[in-house]
Amino acid sequence: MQSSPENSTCQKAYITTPIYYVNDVAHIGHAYTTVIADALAIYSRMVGYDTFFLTGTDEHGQKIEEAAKARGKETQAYADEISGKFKALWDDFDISYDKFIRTTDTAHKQGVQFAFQKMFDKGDIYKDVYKGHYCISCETFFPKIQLVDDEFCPECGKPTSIVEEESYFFRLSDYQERLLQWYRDNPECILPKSKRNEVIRFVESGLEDLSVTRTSFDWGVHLPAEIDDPKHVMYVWLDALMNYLTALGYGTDEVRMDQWPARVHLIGKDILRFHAIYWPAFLMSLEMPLPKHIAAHGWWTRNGEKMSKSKGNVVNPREVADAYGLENFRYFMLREVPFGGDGDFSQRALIDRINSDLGNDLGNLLNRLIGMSGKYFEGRVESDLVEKYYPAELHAMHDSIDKLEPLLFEMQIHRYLEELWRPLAIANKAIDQYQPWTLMKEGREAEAMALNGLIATILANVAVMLHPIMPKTTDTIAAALGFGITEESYRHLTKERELLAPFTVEKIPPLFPRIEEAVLLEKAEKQPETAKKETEKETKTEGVALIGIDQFFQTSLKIGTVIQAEEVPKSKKLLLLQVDLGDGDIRQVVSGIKEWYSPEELVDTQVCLVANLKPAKLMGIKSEGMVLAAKDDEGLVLMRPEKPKKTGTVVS
Ligand code: ME8
Repeated sequence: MQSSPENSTCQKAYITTPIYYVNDVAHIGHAYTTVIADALAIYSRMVGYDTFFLTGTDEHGQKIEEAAKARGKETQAYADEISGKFKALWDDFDISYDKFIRTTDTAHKQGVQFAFQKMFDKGDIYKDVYKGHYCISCETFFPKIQLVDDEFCPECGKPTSIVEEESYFFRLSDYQERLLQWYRDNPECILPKSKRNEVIRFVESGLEDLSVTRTSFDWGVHLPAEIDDPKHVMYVWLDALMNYLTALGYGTDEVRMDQWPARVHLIGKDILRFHAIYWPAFLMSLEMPLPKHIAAHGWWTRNGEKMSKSKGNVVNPREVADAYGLENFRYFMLREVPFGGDGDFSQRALIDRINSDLGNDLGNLLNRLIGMSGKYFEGRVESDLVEKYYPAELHAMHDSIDKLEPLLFEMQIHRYLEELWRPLAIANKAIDQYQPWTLMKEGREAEAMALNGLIATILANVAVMLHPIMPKTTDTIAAALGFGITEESYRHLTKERELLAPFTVEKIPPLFPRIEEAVLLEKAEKQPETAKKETEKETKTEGVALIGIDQFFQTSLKIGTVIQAEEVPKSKKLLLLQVDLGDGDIRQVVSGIKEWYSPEELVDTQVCLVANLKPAKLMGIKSEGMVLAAKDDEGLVLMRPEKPKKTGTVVS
């Protein structure tokens, strides 16, 4: 493949994710950042940028030390284990990182010490005494004024402790004006732009010098030998932020320093302050150029609720990818949420995206092409007359494709995908409007063939531009259309607006089979028999299975209001209930409570419903839930809230 001089540009694209703490395993938030970064990296490579994609793990600090201790493990062994899990996940997800850095790597530690020494020699780091409120969980000191009830961390709500210790300080206050100048001169340095204003306001309110060493624990990078102060270890954020430089060989072999400055640091909104204030100040002190963009995304919730381990509702990316397909999941995450905003994960929303956007709009278009060309032209597709018969559609498609590129690095990824779906709408509409079956009936074969060519060319352009988000799926589409996705085909199709060369379309099975209902719970139930027996042995006490809180929270329990009740004909035991769960969700429930309750006394009362049971049929009637009840020798009573609760309230 040849690259033209203008496109092989020496444009650099150094793309980073945060390095993830090894105190926990990966969740959807980690997957989200990593997938965005991966999409940017794949795109950058496809368009010919010299690309370097970095991810890794953040392994120092008191939090990690304590997490290891809580599990009875040696800290390094524990860090190895969790870091390994992150790496394995990204490998299984085919994340195309160029380097996976660990802050416990020797080269990283050397690079951090080199930087510390440089800032110290310059007079930007000095020794003093620090007294303040420290939050271990956030690894941050907070001024008293910021604490909640004088005690609790304003970020995570956990209690802080008063720490008084000798510390080295970084002269952050000296950089206030230069930082403000940088934000003003570079309107896109922080994305989305609204976040930049927040940072400006914060910095304008005044910056204090930053404590950058600790003596209260040992699990961290020690100060450079020259400074000779062995009881100090570096503040984890100084250590962690430096990874973006040390990964390129800063302070050691400098092997990829040509990649600096970063094109984009992708992060979550909670760590913006560290990246948008401390990091550029450190870089200024080190006399290094500043990154082009710091892009902060929002947070994911699950079914409208904050995710937390105690609620057991943390979305496990591996489970979702296994259940719904990795690339469908990638598409969903990037399409569902405007970058910077918070997003909600629900299986319903994911299923809708798969069935509608992917199945109906994209997959079905390919099926239509396979069908049309198969029926009328033995699978042949020729595009030479597209311009003659369908110029408006062709140009409209290219106009949409032309709008895409800037959206990506401006982090408007959901808009990128929205815009990319326009050509699909154009193609689907063209088939409905020009009706190949009518054209053929009227003997207008050339027009029917050109319509095939139009559809194939649109699909080819969409496949290329969707490639960064769904690499394998789009490779399959491209192969069916007789080409491969490369820098060259990207250029020919999208830049030079070439049409596809004649080809015979390959018949492939539907790419996005329709999904009818949530599949995650079913998956969890399906365990191999032997594993199941083992688990049962371990988890039973006095005949009752012990389950983890995570398993318990897989059951969705809700307060419902019975709006209708009637007897099931010919049944002695069953009643048929209509239970309102709020927001228009009305469930038909067949329940074996007729011996104890009459339909009349149930209407307008509340019940507790298991809301995520697979629908089942009882006496031929579909039942979409189960009411909770307790039964002993004296009979059965329904479990209801002590006082009326809002319909749909979650029971936990
Ligand atoms: O902060 N939705 O690591 P981390 C979306 N080691 N994103 C989420 C999220 C959610 N519910 N929960 C967390 C660290 N995140 C540091 C980074 S970089 C030099 C050091 C995001 O493992 C969070 O915003 O706690 C952050 O970007 C990332 O997960 C890593 O969090």
